[in-house]
Parts: sequence; structure tokens; C-alpha cells
Amino acid sequence: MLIDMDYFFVACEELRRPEIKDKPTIVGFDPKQGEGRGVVMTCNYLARKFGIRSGMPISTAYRIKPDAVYLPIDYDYYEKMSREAMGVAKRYADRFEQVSIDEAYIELSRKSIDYDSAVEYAKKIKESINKETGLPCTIGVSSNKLLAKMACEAGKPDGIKLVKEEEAKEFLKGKDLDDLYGIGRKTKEKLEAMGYKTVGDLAKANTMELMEKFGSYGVEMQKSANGIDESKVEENYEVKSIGREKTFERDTTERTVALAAIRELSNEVIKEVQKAELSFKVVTVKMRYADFTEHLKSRSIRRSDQYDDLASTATDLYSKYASRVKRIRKIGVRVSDLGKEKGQKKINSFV
Ligand code: TTP
Ligand code: MG
Repeated sequence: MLIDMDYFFVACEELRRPEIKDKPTIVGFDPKQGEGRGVVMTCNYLARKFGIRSGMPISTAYRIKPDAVYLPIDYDYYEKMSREAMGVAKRYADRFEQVSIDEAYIELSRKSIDYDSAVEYAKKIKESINKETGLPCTIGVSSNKLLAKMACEAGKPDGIKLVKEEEAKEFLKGKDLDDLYGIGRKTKEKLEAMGYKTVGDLAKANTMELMEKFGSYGVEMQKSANGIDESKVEENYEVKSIGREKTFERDTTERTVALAAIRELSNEVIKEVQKAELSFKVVTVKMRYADFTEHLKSRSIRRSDQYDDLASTATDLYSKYASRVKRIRKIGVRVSDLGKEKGQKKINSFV
């Protein structure tokens, strides 16, 4: 599935300014009575009816519709809303790849076995996002990323669109060349000069000729035109580290209390590491004392995702570096240098 939020920046603005909901609205640079430079970032569908589009000079939009609502860009707010919406979508995914502020691929490998249940699932995701964030979105459902993306475009706005693998050629064939993901204006012009007008023409084109003109990109394009795409949903690793902290009810100098906390925190951190199917190479222990001074100590180890490796390293760091005299207020355990590779299994390290 490809999920893409509808008229995203403006939809976010509508949430906090309900009064603009039925007005043509544009988020972008200041139009300054038509003298402004810069572009339209996005606009709602009401504004699109007048021909206003993302990327258009803001002065052009102003010429078309001076009485539209013009709002400045507030990235921090859109990013916050994006995190919320993506957080909901992610819960439903077996694999999740966010590709822009308002767009993500969701792979359902185990959870759905046929198109009907995939569509039911898409409905659930769409409803949850709408209920939890108030934002509308469109979901394209298909057998690969390319088709899901094209389906989503076709389903906009506020839709769910299924394209079955066996319907792909029919679905694609009448489309403009530059509607095909990966083909821009220049390539389109070259293809037109070769006599190809639609995606269907490209699908049936002479492959040798495409190769001569475009090299391996030509072959890729033709695959796309036939609805073939083998690329995988790549999980994002935006998490840079995973950590937990604990503040003691009473500041303590007791080693046993501190070590118990380290074990507890290590356990929580490992659970999260394993849930995300990650491994780590660096362990950091943080000690904050009653006088508010702070000690951070890190050590690199062999890549691992195991509790024992984390807890023993953290314990060691504490034992070596913690102050014997100052009372500790807070302790933290953190892992970083995260990766997807599994830690070396113990047994292999003997081979
Ligand atoms: P899009 O998903 O392309 O557009 P959209 O969400 O506004 O509209 P829809 O999906 O319903 O067609 O882009 C997402 C957001 O990214 C958009 O709200 C504004 C921003 N954006 C840019 O910052 N630069 C751009 O060039 C484009 C096209 C969008
Ligand atoms: Mg969008």
C-alpha cells in the first residue's frame, strides 16, 4: 500500500482553523498582493478547481484567485502532524517505509492474504488516521510499490483504490508518460519524439531501441510501463539510539540499588531493540548526581541484540566510573550505532 495524505499542509491548517474549511486555501510564500516571489507549497481541492497547483509561482495563484486564503508555511506543525499520522499507519504495517512528510509504503506480508482483506485493512488504516488525527488520506493497494503509488494517485482524494496485478496493464495503458513514476518532462519529450505517446505504447515499445537511447534506464522504464517493480519496502532507521532513564525516589549511593536499576533499564531497552529488529554496537550509561553534575560513559562492543551484552557492559561502566561518594539521582542506559544486522551469535564467535 502507498498512503499519501490529502492536500497535506492545508489539511493541517484546517484542523486548527476550521473557518477556512470551505474556502480555497493556499499554503506558500507571501503573495504580497501579487508581487510576492516564491511558490505555492500546496492548496486544497477547492483551490485546485481554479487551476492552482503545488509549485506554481505564488504570484500566478494570486492572479487566478486573489480572494483565496493565503497562509504561511509552518513546517514544525506539519512535521508534528506527520509524526502522528505516520505513527498510526506504522502500527498496521509489517514493514514500513516513509518516503516524504506525508507519504509512506506499508507492506502487509502476513496480515493479509488476498486483495479483499487488503482493502478492508486499508479502510481500517484510513479510519484510524482520520479518527486519531482528523486528517484525510488516500491509500493505493496493489502487489508492488509502483502500482500502489499509481493506484493512490488515481484514488485521490479521500479514497481507497485497488489495482490487482492482473489489471495493471489495463490500468496503466492510457496514462500519460509522465504520470508513470520515474518519468519526468524531459524523458517524456524524448519518448514522444520516438513516437510513443502513452504508457501503453512504452509497454509495447522496441526494447533494443529503448536501450540504445536510454541504456538500462530504458529497460527499467519499460518494466514500469508493464507494472513490474521488484523494489522492496525498506524500513527506515530514523531512530539513532534507544534509551531509558530512571529517577530514584531518594538520591542514593547504594551500589545494589543502582545495579538493579541498570538491569531493569537494560531489560526495557533490549525489548525495544528486539521489537524493532535492530542491533547495537555502543552502550552508554548516564549518571546524574544530586548536585546535578552528570557523567556519561560509553563503550563499543561487538554488535549485539542480547540482554547479557547490554547489562554486563552497562554494569561495568557503572562500576568503573560512578562516583563512590556522590549520591545518584538518576541513571540512564542507552544503546546507539544501531543497525539491521543481527548480532553475531555466540556460537559463531568460537568458529
Ligand atoms: P503531496 O502529497 O504531493 O501533495 P498534497 O498532500 O498537498 O496533495 P495530494 O497528496 O492530495 O495531491 O505533497 C505533500 C506536501 O508536501 C504538500 O502538502 C506540500 C509539500 N510539498 C512541498 O513542500 N513541495 C512540493 O514540491 C510539493 C509537491 C509538495
Ligand atoms: Mg499528499
